[in-house]
Order: sequence, then C-alpha cells, then structure tokens
Amino acid sequence: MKINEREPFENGANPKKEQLGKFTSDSQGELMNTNQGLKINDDQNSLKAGDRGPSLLEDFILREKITHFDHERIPERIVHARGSAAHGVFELFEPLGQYTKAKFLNDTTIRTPVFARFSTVQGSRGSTDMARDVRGFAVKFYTEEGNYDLVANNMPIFFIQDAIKFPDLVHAVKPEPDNEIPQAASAHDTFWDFVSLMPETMHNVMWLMSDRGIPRSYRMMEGFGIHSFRFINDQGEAHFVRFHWKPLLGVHSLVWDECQRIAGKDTDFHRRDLWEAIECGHFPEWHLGVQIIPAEDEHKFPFDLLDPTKLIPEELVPVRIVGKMTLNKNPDNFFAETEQVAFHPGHIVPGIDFTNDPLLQGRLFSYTDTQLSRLGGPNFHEIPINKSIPEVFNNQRDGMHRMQINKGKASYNPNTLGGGCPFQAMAAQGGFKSFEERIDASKIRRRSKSFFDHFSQPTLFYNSLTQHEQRHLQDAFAFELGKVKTVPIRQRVVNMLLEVDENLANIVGNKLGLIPQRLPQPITDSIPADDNPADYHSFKAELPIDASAPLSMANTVKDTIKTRRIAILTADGVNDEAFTVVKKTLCELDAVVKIIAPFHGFVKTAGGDEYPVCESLLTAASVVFDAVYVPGGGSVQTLMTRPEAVHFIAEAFKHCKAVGADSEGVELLKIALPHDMVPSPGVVTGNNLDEFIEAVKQHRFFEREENPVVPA
Ligand code: HDE
Repeated sequence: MKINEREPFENGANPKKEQLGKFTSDSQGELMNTNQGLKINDDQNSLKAGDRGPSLLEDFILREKITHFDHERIPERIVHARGSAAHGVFELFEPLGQYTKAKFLNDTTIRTPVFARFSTVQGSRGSTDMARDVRGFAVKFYTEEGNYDLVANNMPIFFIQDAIKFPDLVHAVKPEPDNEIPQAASAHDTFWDFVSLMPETMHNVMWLMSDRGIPRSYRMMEGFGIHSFRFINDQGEAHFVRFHWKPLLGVHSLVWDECQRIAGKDTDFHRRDLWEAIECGHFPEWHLGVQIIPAEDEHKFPFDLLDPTKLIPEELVPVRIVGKMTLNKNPDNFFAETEQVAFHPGHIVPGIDFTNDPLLQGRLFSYTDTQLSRLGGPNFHEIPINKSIPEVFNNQRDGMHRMQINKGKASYNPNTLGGGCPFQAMAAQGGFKSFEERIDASKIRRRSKSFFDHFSQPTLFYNSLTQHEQRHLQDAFAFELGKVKTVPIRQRVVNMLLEVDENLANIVGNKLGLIPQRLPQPITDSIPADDNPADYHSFKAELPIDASAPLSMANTVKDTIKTRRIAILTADGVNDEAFTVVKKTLCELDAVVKIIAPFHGFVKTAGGDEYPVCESLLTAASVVFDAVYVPGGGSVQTLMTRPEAVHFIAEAFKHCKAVGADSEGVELLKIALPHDMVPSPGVVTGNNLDEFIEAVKQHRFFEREENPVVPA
C-alpha cells in the first residue's frame, strides 16, 4: 500500500506509528505477571526459609526479576552516546524527478514518517548536554522503498579526510585513557595534541570553537550531510548532492559562560527543551535543502567535492529548499526507541548513491559493525524502531534474538524448492542498482593532492563571522588551549592559527602568553613512514569569495519569540494589569512564560488573584531563560530585598539577554545594572512591551560584551 493512501497522520494512519503500535505495551488496568505469563501475587517479598531466614534458590520470581535487571544495560555508542530523539514527518514541496528517482522525493502527496536523533559526540550517555561539541543530527526516513538514513552533523565539514584516522581522532578527543578525564569536553591535551599535528582538522575546529559548538537548542541548529552524495534519476543520470537542514526558528547559540552554568543548573537542558517543545505542541521544524552539482562540474571548484573538510559556499551553489521535517511526537520509551535506533549512512534507497569520499566510504563499513556489539547481533533491523515499512524477505537466517519466523525449506538463492522466492527485484520494480562509475586506477594507499588545502576554508569561515562571533571564537580557543597543560601543544596550535588569520593567532597567542611563530617548513599532516614531507606541502587555494553570509549566525531569521523561555520575575503584591497583560501577550505569541517568585506555591496579586508559581528563586536560574521581565507593583520592593532576584537580572544582562520592566519594575533593574544601562539596547523599560518583544526576537545583545560591567 502506498503511504499517501493512509494519510493524513493526524488521523492515526502513520504507517510507522501503526507498526510500532504492535509492539507497544501499556499496563494500565492489567495484572502483573512474569515473563512467562504467570500472574504474580507478591512483588514485595522474596521466598525465604522463615520470615527472618535466608532466601531460597527456588524463588524463580526473584531470580527472573533480578536477572533481567542485571542485564538491563547495553554498551553505549562509541561516539554520539548522549542523545535525544523524536518522531515526525517529512513533506516534500516539489518533485525532484529531474535529479533523483527516490519516491519520497518525487511525490508531494507522500508523507514520510521520520525518527530524528540529536546528540553530542564526546561525552558518555549520562553526560551534560552543555558540552562544546559537534552535535549529531541523524534522521531515519521510513520510506515505502525502505529506510533512508541521513546521518548528519550540525557542522558542514568534518575533522578528518580519511576514515582510517577516525579511531585516532576519537581516541584523542575522548576522556584521557589513564584517568577518564575530562567528560564531555575537548579542552584537554590529547585532543589538541592531535589537532596541532593534523592541519586538516582546522576547519572543523574553527566551527567547533565558534558559537555553533554551543547551540541554544537542538531545534535551532542546522544539519549537514557533509559528504557529497549522488542523486540518480530514472535515466541513470547522476548529480552530486549535499544535504542541508535549516531550522525554521533560526540558528541560535548560548554563550560559553552560560553553558558552564546550565551544566550545573539543568544538565539535560537540550533534552528537556526538545521534549517540552513537542509536549506543548510547539513542533520543531526544519526545511530540507539540497545543493545540486551537475556531474560535469565535479572539477569546477577550487576544492575537491570528495573532501569532507570542505563546504560548498551557498554563493557558489545555492541551497534549494525541497521539503520540511516536523517533529511531532516524543518517543514512548527512551531505551526502546532513542537508544536502540541504529542509523547508517549506507541505508539508502534507489535514487540516492554514494561518492568516493574516503570518509564516507569508511563510514559505510563502521555503522553496521558497531551495532553488532552495541545491539548484540545481526538482527537489530528487527527491533521495532529500526524496522522498515516494507516487510523484509531474504535468505538471511538465525542469529541472536531472531524474531522473524521464516517458513519453508529454501533459505538460499537460486532455489526451486521455494519456488525461487524471494525473487530479485528488477530496477523497474524498485530493485536497487549501484551507480556505475568507471574507475581506472592503481590500487594505492595515498591521498589526492587536491585534498592538501587545509586553510582556505577556515579563513573563509573566520572572515564570514561578525565581530562578536570572532570574539567568541578567539575566547573559545583561549579557553580550550588554556586547559591544555603541555605548553608546546598550545604553541603549535597558535602557530597553526597563523595560517588561518594572523590577527586571530595574535589575539589567541596573547591570551595564552605565547607569540605565534611562522614555521620555516609548511605545515604537514601526519605522513606515511616512507614518504618525503616535502610532498605534503599544504597550499591555500584561492576562493572566489572572501566571505559567505550563511556561515554567520548573525544573518539568521530573528522574527519570532515562539518557544522562547521568558521569566516573569515577581512576588506577592504584583500589579494585576501589569502582570496579566505581559503574561497574556507573551503567551499569545507562543513564548514559554514562567512565573518565578521567591517561594513556591502561589503569587497573590494586589487585587487578590492567585497564580501558581512555576519555580522559586531557589530552583530557578536566569541561564535557562532567554529573557526576563519584571512587572510593577508592591512585588518589586520585595524582589529588591532578594539578592537572588538581583542576581537573576544581572546574570541575564551579562549573558546579553533581553531584560524588560515596566515603569515600576525598573527599580529592580536599577539596583542590578549600571545606571547608564537602564535603558540600553535590549534593556527595555517603561510601558514598551512591543519593544521588549522585538528585543527577545533579537536573541542576544552581544555589544554588551564590549564593555563587560556586570560581574554576575
Ligand atoms: Fe559517525 N559514527 N562516524 N559521523 N555518526 C557513529 O554509529 C563513524 C561521521 C554521526 O544518533 C557510530 O551507531 C566513522 C561524520 C552521527 O545514533 C559509528 C566516521 C558524520 C552519529 C560512527 C564517522 C557522522 C554517528 C557510533 C568517519 C556527519 C549518531 C554509534 C569515517 C556526517 C547516530 C553508531 C545516532 C555515530 C562511525 C564520521 C555522524 C561508530 C567511522 C562525518 C550523527 O559507527
């Protein structure tokens, strides 16, 4: 059955939801039983020889329960262990038949179910969401032609060019092996040691040190498939394609000091943010974009399309928006879905194919391989969250945890005993045929010289950033390298920065007490034992543009306060009108408004109405909000005597957030902030709610950082 025959999803006809439903269990109103179906009478006491005697081995109920518990854990992912996921739907805007025959990219009436998982890379499963790190952005499309996985990151390039370096990269960035320190952080010697010897890492390192490494929300991140893939159309013609996800809420980040504080206040900040947005019906949305490059243009660029450390500037190849993903349902069970989902860039459908990007080629091996140990055998495709919509028929058999009961004698092909079934599918029937690419080459362990440009794009990225973005990046380098204990490692990185931008190298060097040194020898990557370093000279390609607007987050959309967390800081005696108008206005714009007061319970307005307090000053913190507003009334005097309330305002100001107050609430601002800052950009006073709303839309007022005045 075609998926679109069962739409819309809202009426419960989502084929993936139906499939998962068969495996979903709800114990409401049921009696408890053992795994063998035996009803349990006593789940409180083990079987003992006398009520003070030893437990008996005979107690199969105790044994079953404890044994299952003992084996509840599975190995966490070797990378991307910490993640959060949600179900959703992908809708296509325009048929892409000219480029690809993939059905879900051709029929605009098809609604494709998806499951998206976002993750950090370095930390373990229980680590903080607040790490400076790359974020994973993996989407499984349950298409009618099988599962298609777009296993992406929130940065458009990767650290290394060849899969053989991946274990080295991961060993370097993971906690150090002797003491398992630090958790969820790249700010340590082994990572920067590796970076300092591998110039190809520099482009991704620049992105990591930029604000992209500390997103405000998973819902406000871009996603990038990184590698060039191939689109194949009905005629067998190929185009190169790069995939992009663009969040409708815009791309926004936190500030580093804030991240470090949130890590203590709410270490699940991103997980909670995604969960709550979906629970509230504020469904996160992303446009899917593609950069399509005709096959004949493969060598037209001053970089190699197969090099995963290079992006294709949108000025050279525009991103064409072709569809939209909406995440509209949280998982029912974290382990069954988010933990057991198995992504793989090799899960493709007819119409999409690979290129020879050496990083992608290695990934094609790794993902199935890792699931074998993580999910305990070769049948992980049968786990409900991983099952494709089409039923699976092939001659693979047995193995750990096999669910499917295959009938018949023939589990081989060709056969006559099974009537030749299952049959191979012709291309016309949707059978996958690999793209035929002519390869005429020697078998050789070498990297193409077209991959030796390691600095032109880091420079392009740096030049594309605004002043405050550059400042954040400089500070991030100084912070991370400041945590590195081995001074020569710091020095090597600072030297390397000279190749990106002299000013950048000097600023970072200055913060570390180091003078960048230009080496007589050009920087080289780690080189094979027998090779001559002279053959590894990196070069800096001339790019046709000096800066690329989409690389700066300052150019993102800033037209909504939807889902922005706004604290209304108040206490008993608040003016009724001031309080209710601000609350109502912000809620109508879909902001997430929380009443913060000195104590839990209720806030009593001057007129005697009572409103439930969301959090007290003891549990709340400005860092988990995007903005704060103080309505007037007797409440303001109370807040002025509370240091936590003063700190709340000062800290929000320090992190460059919108701070608002009416003509009475402003008194609190005056004791929290320097006088000449009340009002100032983003500090909105008087009866200017519209102006406050405009300020929240702006996200942050980074100009405040130029003269830091609040020591909050
Ligand atoms: Fe992955 N990567 N990766 N990776 N990757 C994994 O697979 C690997 C790379 C990405 O939410 C692992 O199931 C190699 C690039 C995401 O479950 C593993 C190489 C990009 C996720 C693996 C790369 C990614 C993974 C660990 C270099 C962006 C999380 C657990 C050759 C385009 C998926 C697992 C999820 C996970 C291998 C590089 C994205 C070990 C060998 C480049 C989003 O198989």
